[in-house]
Amino acid sequence: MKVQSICAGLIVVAGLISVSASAAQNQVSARATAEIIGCTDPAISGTARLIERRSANGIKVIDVRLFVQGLPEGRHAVHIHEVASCQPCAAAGGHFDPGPNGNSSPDGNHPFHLGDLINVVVTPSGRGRLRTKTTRFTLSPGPLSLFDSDGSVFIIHADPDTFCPAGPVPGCAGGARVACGIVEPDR
Ligand SMILES: [Cu+2]
Repeated sequence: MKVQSICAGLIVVAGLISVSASAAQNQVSARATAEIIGCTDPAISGTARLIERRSANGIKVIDVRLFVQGLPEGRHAVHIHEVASCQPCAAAGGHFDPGPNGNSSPDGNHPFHLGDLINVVVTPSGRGRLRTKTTRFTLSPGPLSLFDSDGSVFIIHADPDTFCPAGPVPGCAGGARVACGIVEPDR
């Protein structure tokens, strides 16, 4: 009995060590939320959540979760845009793309902007969910942070993002802006 209980204790200790090692690798370093509103249509609403974790290599990985309702069925482009303003949605500026070759034109560097994400798929019920990961931007301070001097927003577009295979053809990144949400750090 005694040997068995010592063995059981060692197994528990080993389990705790391995759990704490993986927890350190996936430690949440920041969280943020954006409340999505329609650019002109008050029937559109939703929420986006961003969670930043450190990978085993020290890379900041962002989990992106977005829910939206009130949009037409189909795929809709989703990006982070460069200015924290939804009034009007055009005030959000171009795609978030800090750096020496940053945003010279809205579609000019598409789909290589740091704020470029994937399409959200909206069902016939008008609801859409998006889940993805990115290492292109961060929430914590640094050169890729969404919380730069003018903040950042989510923009959802009327049309799908084609990722512009033929270059900057007008509308190739999703066309008109239909919904917007200012990214706010969770307190
Ligand atoms: Cu956009």
